[in-house]
Amino acid sequence: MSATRRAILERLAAEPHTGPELADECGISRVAVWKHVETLREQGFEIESSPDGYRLEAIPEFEEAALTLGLEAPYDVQYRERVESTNDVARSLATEGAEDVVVVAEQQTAGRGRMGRSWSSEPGGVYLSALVRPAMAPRDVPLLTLAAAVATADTIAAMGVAPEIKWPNDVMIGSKKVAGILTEMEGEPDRVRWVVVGIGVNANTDVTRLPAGATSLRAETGDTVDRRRLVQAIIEAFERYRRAPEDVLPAWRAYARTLGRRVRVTTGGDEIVGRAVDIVHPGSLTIDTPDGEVTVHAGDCEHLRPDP
Ligand code: BT5
Repeated sequence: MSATRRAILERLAAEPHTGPELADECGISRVAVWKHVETLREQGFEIESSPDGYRLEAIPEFEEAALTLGLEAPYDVQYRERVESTNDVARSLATEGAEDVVVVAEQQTAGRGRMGRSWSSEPGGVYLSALVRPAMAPRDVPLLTLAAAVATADTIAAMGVAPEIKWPNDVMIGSKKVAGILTEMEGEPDRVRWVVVGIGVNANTDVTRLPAGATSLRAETGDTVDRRRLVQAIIEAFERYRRAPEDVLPAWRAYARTLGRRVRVTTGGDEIVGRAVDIVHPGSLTIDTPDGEVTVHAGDCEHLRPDP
């Protein structure tokens, strides 16, 4: 969106303005103001012409300008109706040199999970990928995945439900998965070139169209979720954790569903069974096994029943 149109929108979001006021404040003609207002209306913004000027009555839920409006984090948001995978769009933006961009889509036709698995991406969900270029070594990148998980959990907790996180980064409500995270990166051994953190949240998704073991925020809260606010809150929380990385592990521990449980972790070809005791930098799980403590950096985790 042009800087001028954004300036008009931000002014109208604060209070009604007349055409001449907007023209003056933005340094453009009244005709140009009118054209921008018409374009915003075409984009779904409801702008009334009232005696005290243009009045913003409603903003579209899910659309690029609306997703950017009021976002308190330094990201450029790009909205797409339908993509194969927002991670793929963000990756190709990365190769063009972009950074601090969040790609949001209404629907994915080839949403991806970890290790070649697929991510069911029906309409009504939230699919977003943040492209960042952090000054960190690749080995520390898992912390960003954890940051995305706790950012998502914080956002869900603010809706009045109690999320938990299953290692490494499944966001759950009860025993059902409501969000997942897929992080991809490129870099050299000591320096990351780019990282794409992809977050999928079952917001208003029809639960009958989700895989077994999944739930949606709408099903859990009984309310239709405002996906614009959901996306913005996740991005803002993710940015807060990026600025305060020391807060990530304590937040993760507070949401942990895995710690204290008996688990079976599959990593590479190995299987480790024991009690999960802690999560340590940059996101590794420490497991107490009969052969001593083992720290696992990546893998799949299954929660086992308590000891007989
Ligand atoms: C994940 O993988 O949980 C990572 C999911 C990341 C999705 C986002 S959406 C935006 C961005 N663009 C992408 O293409 N991907 C990212 P994993 O831990 O491997 O879990 C995958 C497993 O979760 C599947 O094998 C299913 O069992 C289950 N699953 C698939 N779709 C689901 C859904 N919508 N809700 C809950 N569980 C699902």
